[in-house]
Amino acid sequence: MADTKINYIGLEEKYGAHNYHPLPVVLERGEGVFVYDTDGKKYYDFLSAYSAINQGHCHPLIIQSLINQSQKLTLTSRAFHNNLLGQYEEYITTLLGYDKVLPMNTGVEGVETAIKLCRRWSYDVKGIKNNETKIIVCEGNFHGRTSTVISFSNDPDSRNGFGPYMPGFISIPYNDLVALENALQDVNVGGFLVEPIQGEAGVIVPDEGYLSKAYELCKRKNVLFIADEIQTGLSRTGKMLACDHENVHPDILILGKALSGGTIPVSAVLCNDEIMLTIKPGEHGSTYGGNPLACAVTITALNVLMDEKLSENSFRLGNILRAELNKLNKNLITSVRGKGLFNAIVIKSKNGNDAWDFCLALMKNGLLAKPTHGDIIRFAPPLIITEKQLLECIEIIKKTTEEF
Ligand code: IF1
Repeated sequence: MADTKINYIGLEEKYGAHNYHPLPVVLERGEGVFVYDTDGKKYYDFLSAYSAINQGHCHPLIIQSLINQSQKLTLTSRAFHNNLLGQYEEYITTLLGYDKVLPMNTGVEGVETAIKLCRRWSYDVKGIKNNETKIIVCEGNFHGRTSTVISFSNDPDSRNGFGPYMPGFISIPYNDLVALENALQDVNVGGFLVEPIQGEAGVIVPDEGYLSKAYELCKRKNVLFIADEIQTGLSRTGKMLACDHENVHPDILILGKALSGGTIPVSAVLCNDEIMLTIKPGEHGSTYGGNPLACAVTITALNVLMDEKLSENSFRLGNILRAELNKLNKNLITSVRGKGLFNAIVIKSKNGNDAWDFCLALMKNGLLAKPTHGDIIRFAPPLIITEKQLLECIEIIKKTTEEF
């Protein structure tokens, strides 16, 4: 049995690019909050595919939608209309309060789309001279992997050796309103792109009021507030959007990941007509964007969030999770932070590898989580998790800290 596992990993090692460093576990089945490895061992999933699995693994209604629609029509391209696109567009724009949506596939394509919309709006509506507009971004950001998006990353792993870089971005410290106010003095700024909680940086929650004040500062300067809610959106932080905690309605909203409940890549960019209609036919698009399979699955995935009250569950259980984690050994877990079921702990670092070793220990005890930056571990289970299951997970974490 162990041999087969090594073989799966060996095949990836031999035939796949070496651009990841996964935990040594090979999964073959998932159901709700659980995943199962090739030996049949069951684990709690505390990563949820970076929040793409908010609705849980293989949610029966989402899978049913996927099956039904895939037997009917999957892709038409946008050269022709399909009978689900308009219905999906009406549904998501009504739900989130925007005039229009532009459908894409991966998260980073959503970010690229938002950048292009912001630039075009800057020239056509705001009146900035062509090729002069800039977008303010935050240090520690993660918005994806394209050559443009890594151009404004300050993570050396994401960025180094992939130049030349795309100009037109100004980087300021996150959670710093003075820095934002200063950067906004530049009359060529068209937008401010921000994660409401920084994910990859280690679940960095900004001060209360940061988002609403940042939005206010942008409004004063006629600058678009662009929220990357690819990871924080769709109930993850205990509200439909993380911006909802501060009643901020972004000018451009980017969603991805859980839009399809972990089945196929679906992303979306939402904004009002003044911005969206600056892009004309033939000026932007994607072969798979807005395909009928994605439309069917996404409507169901969004319905599940609401029907199962996943925002409420995330909010309530997140409070319990942090309260319980705060009771654990403070010499080992030096910090607990997050909102809803989007959380991270900081492990006291002795050799720089402690978070990795702690995740291996959690894995042995039946819980899968991912380390980042050597000393941070994200805890983000599927939002369908019950209180009883969560308490069981807390027991696993507690036991692991005692053994560690
Ligand atoms: C990987 C991190 C998480 C994102 C935000 C856009 C994207 C992401 C806020 C791009 C993607 C992923 C990608 C994944 C790891 C993961 C990640 F650790 F790298 F930062 F979630 F925290 N905006 N995040 O978080 O979306 O194009 O990937 O669909 O393996 O790179 P994508």
